Amino acid sequence: MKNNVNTEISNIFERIANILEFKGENIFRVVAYRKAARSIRELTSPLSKIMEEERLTEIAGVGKDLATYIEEYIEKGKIVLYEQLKQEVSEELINLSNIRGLGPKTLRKLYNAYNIGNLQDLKELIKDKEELPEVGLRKKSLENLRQGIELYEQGLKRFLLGVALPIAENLCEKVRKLPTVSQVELAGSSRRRKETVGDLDILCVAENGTRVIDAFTRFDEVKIILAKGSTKGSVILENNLQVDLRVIEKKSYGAALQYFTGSKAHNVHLRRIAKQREIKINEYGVFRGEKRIGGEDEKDIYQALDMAWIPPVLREDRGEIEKATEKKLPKLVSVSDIKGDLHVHSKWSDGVLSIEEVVQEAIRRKYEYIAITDHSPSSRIANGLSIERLYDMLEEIDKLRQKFKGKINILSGSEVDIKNDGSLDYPDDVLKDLDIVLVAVHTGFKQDESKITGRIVDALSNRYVHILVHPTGRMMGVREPYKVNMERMFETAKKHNKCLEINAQIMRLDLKDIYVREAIRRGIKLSIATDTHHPGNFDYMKFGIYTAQKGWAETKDIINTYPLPKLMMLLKKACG
Ligand code: DGT
Ligand code: CA
Ligand code: CA
Repeated sequence: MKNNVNTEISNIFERIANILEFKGENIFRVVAYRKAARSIRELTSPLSKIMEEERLTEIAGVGKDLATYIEEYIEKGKIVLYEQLKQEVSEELINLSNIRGLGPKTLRKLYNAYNIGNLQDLKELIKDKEELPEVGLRKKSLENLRQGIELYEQGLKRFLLGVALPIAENLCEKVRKLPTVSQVELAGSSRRRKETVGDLDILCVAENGTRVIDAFTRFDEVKIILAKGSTKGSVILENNLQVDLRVIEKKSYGAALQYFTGSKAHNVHLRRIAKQREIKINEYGVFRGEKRIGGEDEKDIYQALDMAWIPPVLREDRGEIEKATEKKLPKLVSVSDIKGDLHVHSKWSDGVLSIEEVVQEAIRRKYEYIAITDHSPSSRIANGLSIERLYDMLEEIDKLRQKFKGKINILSGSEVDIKNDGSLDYPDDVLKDLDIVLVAVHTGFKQDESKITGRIVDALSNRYVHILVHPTGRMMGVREPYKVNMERMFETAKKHNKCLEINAQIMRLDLKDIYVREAIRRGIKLSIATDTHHPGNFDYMKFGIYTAQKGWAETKDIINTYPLPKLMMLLKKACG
């Protein structure tokens, strides 16, 4: 599995960081490993190739030492330092530091005081406890830890779409190449582009099912074979993701695809309607009485019920069946409608690309405009820009505008922290010099509803602000959204003509689909943006699009589908 070396090394560096921190070693060393882990995870080419080109140390965060470890891993399949560290601190134990509310430091205290070794020990230890003052866990932090464990366990069970989909698409390609296979498609939640998926469901048509399933269970990435036969194979991959492959008869392919795409709620509703019309729908076909009236093509199913074909992203039984009956389904926004990215970081703060590199990437994607939106001073870990550095950056942007004139429009911007008192991190007379002002909450995630909502309302009431980014602050599998009152967020955005963002980072997808739909219902405009820090992040745009589609968004709802003059008009309206 050579193509997974990047992930493997990135995970090892992350674990080394955690172990070093657990051991109480120099924090700069810890941070260095974390930084390298992150850059490696985001790389778009294999480390082995970068190594051959002797460019390892060009990766952000990778110095001489770490480059040596990477070489060691690629050449020998292991890193001696890591093997030694594992002897000291077991993987099972150190993995617990991924639980929110339990950093490596607290973990060390728990280990020293109670000798816990794994998740089970930890759960038993805190089971009937109100607090554990010996290790500094008071009532509140123990509650947080309980929540963290719950999220962690959920996270172990479900995968982010952004992680699962590329794997799914790759598997489909591999199945397609097997002998006698004529059709392959993804079904289930990944075809519906749900934000997380429990397992992957793949369907195919093949003459020799047994052979296809057998070959499937021998794919490199398979760890455990759960079942294999002539029509179905079930496996668990190295990363613990389960995949079911089904071989379907050609004449039933459409019916099976419809059935296994789900959602279950959508299917139940559809079947209820069919029954009223004395039509039977199952995974084998569409029947009137004993007579088969369709099933080879997915469209047959919807046609038999006089409905328009429903895009899989909408199949959640949230009104799409009614709309399909009226032939009034939304005309969903798509990736090709996007004219620019309005949330991108450069080297000036915590991105790894120079502004020029960002601009070139945007040109390559045929964008009409691109916004540079680095962090404001309060985001110190993110190397936020002082006012002075901000103006230096504006100068550089001016120069690049000359250089790339006629090729792309560069918007100057900032992702401005909403401070604890609700004020913004730059004064108004600085904000007014920017083309686009994003605002974001980066601190005080645990504040009560009125406090955090108040900050957001204040920020959205500032006349120089355009977009509230990652509006609810959630990070799937890591932390819940802060307790913002959504009603008031929407009201305030609407009142001042502010936009909300659909952040396309695969852990965020924030706003999420149901909020996207609610925002649109209220006439609020949205931006879909990647929050790019690394070159590969530009590709996250499609996950933002899926979220938008699942929220029934059309092009008119998304500001970065508009040509520049119309976009600028909308932004101006926000400063009304
Ligand atoms: P997941 O895997 O939890 O992310 O969600 P799905 O939707 O992929 O669910 P999964 O893998 O259990 O089943 C795939 C599809 O098969 C599901 O979306 C609809 C269909 N299906 C499964 N079980 C049932 C059922 O009991 N009744 C009906 N009507 N459909 C089902
Ligand atoms: Ca599934
Ligand atoms: Ca399944």
